[in-house]
Amino acid sequence: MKAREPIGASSSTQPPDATDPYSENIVAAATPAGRGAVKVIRVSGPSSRNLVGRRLPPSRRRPWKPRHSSLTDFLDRDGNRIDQVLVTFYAAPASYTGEDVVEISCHGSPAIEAQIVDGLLAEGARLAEPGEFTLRAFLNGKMDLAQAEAVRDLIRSQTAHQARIARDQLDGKLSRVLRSVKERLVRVISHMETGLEFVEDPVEPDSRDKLLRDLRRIAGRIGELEESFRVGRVLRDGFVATIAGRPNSGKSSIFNALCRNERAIVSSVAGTTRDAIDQTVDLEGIPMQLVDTAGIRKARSPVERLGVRKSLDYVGASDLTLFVVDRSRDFSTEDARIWTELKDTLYLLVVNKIDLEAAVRIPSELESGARSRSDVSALTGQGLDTLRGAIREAVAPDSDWERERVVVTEVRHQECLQRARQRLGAGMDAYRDGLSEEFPLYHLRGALAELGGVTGETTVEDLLGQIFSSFCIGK
Ligand SMILES: Nc1nc2c(ncn2[C@@H]2O[C@H](COP(=O)(O)OP(=O)(O)O)[C@@H](O)[C@H]2O)c(=O)[nH]1
Ligand SMILES: [Mg+2]
Repeated sequence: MKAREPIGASSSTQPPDATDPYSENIVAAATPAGRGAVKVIRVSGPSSRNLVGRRLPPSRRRPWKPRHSSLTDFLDRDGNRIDQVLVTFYAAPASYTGEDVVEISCHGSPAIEAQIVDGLLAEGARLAEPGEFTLRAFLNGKMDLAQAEAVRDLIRSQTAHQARIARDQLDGKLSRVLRSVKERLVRVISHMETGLEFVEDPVEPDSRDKLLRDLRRIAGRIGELEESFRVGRVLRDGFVATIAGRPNSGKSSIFNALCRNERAIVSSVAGTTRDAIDQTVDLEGIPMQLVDTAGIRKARSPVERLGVRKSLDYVGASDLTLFVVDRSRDFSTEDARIWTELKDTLYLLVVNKIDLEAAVRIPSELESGARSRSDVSALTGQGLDTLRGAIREAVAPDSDWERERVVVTEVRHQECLQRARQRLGAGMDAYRDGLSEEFPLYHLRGALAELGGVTGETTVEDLLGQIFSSFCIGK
């Protein structure tokens, strides 16, 4: 019997019992559905080895050398070969889940995969829930919660940049920063607790000041992490940018140029692009969903009216608007009307057709209300790189975030941090008011627990369920 203690079991000497969910052996395909060169089926749990072994030819059943792949047949119930497979065994705790894991690589047919999985189910495994392998890794202490969430983000990442942020979090970058913040807080707490224990020897006034200073610094650090979420959210999930402007200003041409293809209909007949179309592009590592709208103007046909309505809806729902103004024509009441729809949102002024003679005079309030102004020609491509940079700058202002600092990308983390900072504030207030140490301590311990929530030191079952159900099966 190997030394392994599943989390949740009260003692390592007890045999696995049926009520302990982690004594169950789980199975799932780790590779996506459909045909491919190979498929990988993963089994994890205390009897994964025996379970798989029962479907191998007797001569191959043992010994199981860890991390050693062996080529063998995988048999059906009657001993007939389903496929020739490669079986790799990972002994607990040195496996992804921390349990005994067997990985079976078979030929990439959905039919073969189904037969192998069915065979393992017949031998007593059960189908894994989404994220259950990673859940077990977390429960067995192989990774903390922030790292487990990073596994999911890494799988979902669409750009190399997103992958790197997830990878950093998986490596424990966020966890390490939080650990140092928590350590500082623990020092303050234990110092205060000392004052509590020796009432006749209360914390000295100058050390009170020092403790308050320390707390302020800790709160400041948490505030910085919280702040990084503004950018982190965009880096992880991307953003929506809508192109708005009057008909013929060149919206579709700019859309095409930014998408670097010819998906939108470019036409010199005003009002051709009646609906909104969108495409997601990689903007310096950030996924940008770019929306090309119908021209916003008094629509003449019902179909066009629908398109115009949609444009305004899109503007309202996007993170950023590119307001395109045609340089070769006079600034019109139509332009002004669009601006009234935009002026309270984050918008960039894009003056298009700079290859043509200038005719437009742009009202100063329109320019000063814009985040930036870019002069471009969708036709020649001039100024488009500057526009790309301006968009990037508008949604993710400080490029330092990704280089050296840690970025918070998860709403759940952001919320924990926010609550931690509030509790810290309440603790500082109580301490400053000269209340007995118990009062500030109550809040400071609360703050510590909130910080612990990010990495999962104080997790409750339903929170775990929520997080891991958003994984894919087989991870
Ligand atoms: N000279 C010049 N023409 C442009 C430029 N951008 C767009 N156009 C032309 O302006 C017309 C309207 O363009 P389009 O992209 O369909 O405008 P939309 O109605 O705003 O989508 C087309 O004939 C384009 O070729 C530009 O930068 N310079
Ligand atoms: Mg158009």
